[in-house]
Amino acid sequence: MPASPMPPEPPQTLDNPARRTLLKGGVGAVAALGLMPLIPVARASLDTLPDYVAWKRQQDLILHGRETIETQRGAIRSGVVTPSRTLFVRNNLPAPDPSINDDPDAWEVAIEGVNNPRNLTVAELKRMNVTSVASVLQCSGNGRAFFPHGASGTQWTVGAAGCVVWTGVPLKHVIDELGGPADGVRFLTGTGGEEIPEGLDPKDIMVERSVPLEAMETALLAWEMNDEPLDLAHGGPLRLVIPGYYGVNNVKYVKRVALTEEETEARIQTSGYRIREVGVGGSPDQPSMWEMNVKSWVTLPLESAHEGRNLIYGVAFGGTRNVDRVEVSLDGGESWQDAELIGPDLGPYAWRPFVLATELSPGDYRIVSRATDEDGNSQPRERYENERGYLHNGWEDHGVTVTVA
Ligand SMILES: Nc1nc2c(c(=O)[nH]1)N[C@H]1C(S)=C(S)[C@@H](COP(=O)(O)O)O[C@H]1N2
Ligand SMILES: [Mo]
Repeated sequence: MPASPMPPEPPQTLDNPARRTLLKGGVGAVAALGLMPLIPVARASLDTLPDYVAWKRQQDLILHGRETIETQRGAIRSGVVTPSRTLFVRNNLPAPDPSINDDPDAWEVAIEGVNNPRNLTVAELKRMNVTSVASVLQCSGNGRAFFPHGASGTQWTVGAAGCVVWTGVPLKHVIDELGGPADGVRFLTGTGGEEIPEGLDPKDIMVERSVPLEAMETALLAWEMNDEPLDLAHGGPLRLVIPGYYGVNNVKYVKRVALTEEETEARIQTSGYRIREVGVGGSPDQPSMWEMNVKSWVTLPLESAHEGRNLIYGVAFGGTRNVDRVEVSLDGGESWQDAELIGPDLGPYAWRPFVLATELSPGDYRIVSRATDEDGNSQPRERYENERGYLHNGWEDHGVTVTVA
């Protein structure tokens, strides 16, 4: 159980599911929201999976809302790759109509900011080249529930993350085929294929993200996830994947990929996903949620354990860097033991399951884990307090309290 109490219901913001209920309620309601003080709206409770994710395994999931579904901590166990049916879902806007996946090969993406810009269909991309990469997909707000100030947004604990295998064409290959980057470009910008309701300023709600140009070296245009055609829920027919970068940069149903001189002016970039002190508004001069930091958490046991030998499981990753070491403490960080990394090493962007075998006698244990990446960066003890509850990798909050009877 988390040590900190759950904060109260957050105020309405762009990435709060309740606001999207309003989106469906009509343009008037949304337009009004933009101008007026934020009005509290009751959040519809959800007890079954919405249709678009009805194929998922409900017992592995926590339903925060229609567009925000978290993986249960215990569902990961010692998992190398997160099964698609167990993977979290996070939509800033309702997903496009499922019919976009009737003929996925016909989906078109505009490639801009290259010397020979053009539209390419998924069928054409599939003939260019193919590779696979394992990468952790993690929402910037994973761990937000542990912030005592009540950071607004979905109250994720540890389950807005999974490790998945993406298959698609290296973006670098596509760019080279189209004559290479145009002069002066500095960012890689991806645009989501959602419909923007009429009457709204697209900039206010569109999912369009920019990352530094260097990300183009490792990015993928992916049409498969975990060896299956990419489902609508995870961005099918085509997704821009930026390995090692926070979830939001991995644009689903991508319809445009542009090398640009400037970052996009979409609100999700200019004021959204920016790190700032509690109480401060978002602005473009603050750090953007790009590369992920080193992080780990225990996945088993969660509440109770047996007397005698136990295996403590968890997962650890280093964003764009390999994990070098994971330590586990059974006494809330007083003393540490090295855990063993298990399973195949799927590369720097993947997570590594870890295990520690230990004897436990009756009592209460505060079990925490601390990962260190190959550059020597270790998880800090504390969270870094910030308005929206982003990039939490503090080991203390992420521990579990386990009773051995
Ligand atoms: N087009 C589009 N891409 C998107 C989003 C979105 O709402 N629309 N949400 C982003 C966010 S905030 C996250 S955390 C991840 C979640 O990916 P998943 O739903 O496949 O788990 O997708 C990102 N890509
Ligand atoms: Mo996210």
